[in-house]
Formats: sequence, structure tokens, C-alpha cells
Amino acid sequence: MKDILSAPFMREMCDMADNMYRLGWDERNGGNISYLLYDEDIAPYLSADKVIRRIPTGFSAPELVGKYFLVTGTGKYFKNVKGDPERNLGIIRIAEDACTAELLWGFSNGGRFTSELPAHLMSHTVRLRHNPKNRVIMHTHPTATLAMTHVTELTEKAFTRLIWGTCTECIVVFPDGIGVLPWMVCGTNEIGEATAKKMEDYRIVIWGMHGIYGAGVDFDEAFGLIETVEKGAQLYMMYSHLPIVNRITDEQLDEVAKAFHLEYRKDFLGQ
Ligand code: 2HA
Ligand code: ZN
Repeated sequence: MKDILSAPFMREMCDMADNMYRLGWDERNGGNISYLLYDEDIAPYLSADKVIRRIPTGFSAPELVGKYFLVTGTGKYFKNVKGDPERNLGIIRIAEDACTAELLWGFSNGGRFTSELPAHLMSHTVRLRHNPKNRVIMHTHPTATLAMTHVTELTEKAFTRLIWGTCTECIVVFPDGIGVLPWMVCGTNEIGEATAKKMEDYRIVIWGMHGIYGAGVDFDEAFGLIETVEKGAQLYMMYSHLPIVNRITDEQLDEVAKAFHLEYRKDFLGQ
């Protein structure tokens, strides 16, 4: 078997956690990531029949039975992932009963998967139905996005139109818009179900006064969505309290959409 710490998926995960920590988005144990691994990804590194522990998930994920995920651990700090992946990350497989995680690697000091596993796995289920190539669900606490949830009506239309209006390319990156949930208790099946329901229509979901979720076929897509929302939110928080002289109009957004041949949420214009 090859050294799993040298696996490309491990390097990607470690680099991503490190990157997000350095952006200031993942204070303490904030944030969590899950990365769907294919059989061929793990085969050179792990024997799939060596289960270290079986951990109940507390919910059923029938469409994910037999699938492998590299996930961050509960209570673990993004800051520490790169230095000690085996303690801070784990590889789980969803067991036949659909509500047990079989630990195949990691969580070396007796830890377990992120408290937000419901939101992750329920979102994976929905995004995989939309795109069988989806692999990444990420949750983080980007500073300006969070600040913006305190001063913006928590609706998809209001939030998306404001962010689209901050810089020209936002509508190109997420023509499908931004899903928004009100404040809810985190770490529960309820917030997981609500997030997954939004993932029917959106690849990005904001949790009011908490953070954001992004989905994608790879880290570039999931992270790219989140960093573009955060860039827009940074701009908004810089200028929104100043006398506004210039705006991106609905007509201009429509022009961009036409130029890039985008199917976009036209119903989010007009305010
Ligand atoms: O894992 O971010 O939402 C820490 C969190 C919970
Ligand atoms: Zn969080």
C-alpha cells in the first residue's frame, strides 16, 4: 500500500483547510469539509475491508450507501489539519444500513466526523442527483458574508441581487443565485434537511448569522463559489454605507448574462 498522506486527495484537503484558515474564515473549530472519494482513489492506499470503528450518524442516507468520504473531524481546527491529517481528518464509508459510518482511516485519537455531517451528506445526496460528478461540500464562516447577513434581508432575491450588483462577474459565477436560510441551530438533522432542500436549486447556501455552504465537482468549484460571494460581500460592506454614485443596473446584468449565454434567475432582478 502507498502512503495515504501522499495521496492527491489528501494533499488537496490539507491545502484547502490551510488556505481557508489563513483567509480568517475558520476560527477555532469553525468550518467543515467533506470530499467524496471514488474506489479507485483510495484503492492504492487503503484496504476497504479493514473497518476501525462503526459510528452511528443519526440519520439515513440510502443513496450514499457504499460511498467513501474524506471528512473533517468534530472539534478539530482547520489550523491543525495540515500538520496532523490523521488526527483531524477521517475516511468514512456509509454502511449497508445507511445510518452508520464505517471509519477506515483517521480520527486517530478517538475523534469522529464533523457535527455538520447531516448537512454534508444530505447535500451530497441532492447535488449528486443534479450532477453525478459532484464531490465536494464545504462549510465555512467567511467574515464579510457573515457581516452582511446582519444587515440584509435574509431572502434569496435580496441577497443575490445585492451580491450580483457588487462586481460584474458575480452573475457569471453563480447565475443560479444564492440560497439563504434564516438563523437556525447548527449541527442538527433539521438544518441538514433545510440546507439540502436549498441545494435542490442552489450550489451556495448561506446560513444567517453563521456561515455558508458551497458545493462543487471539485475544490475549485466549491471554493470558487464561496470566495466570489465573500468578495462581493466585502465590497458591499465597504461601500453600502457611503453615498452611492454608480450601480450595476438590471439591464447591465442582463447584458452580461446574454454575452456569456447564461441561464440566470431573472426573477431576482427588479428591486
Ligand atoms: O464545526 O462550523 O457549524 C464547526 C462549525 C459548525
Ligand atoms: Zn459553522
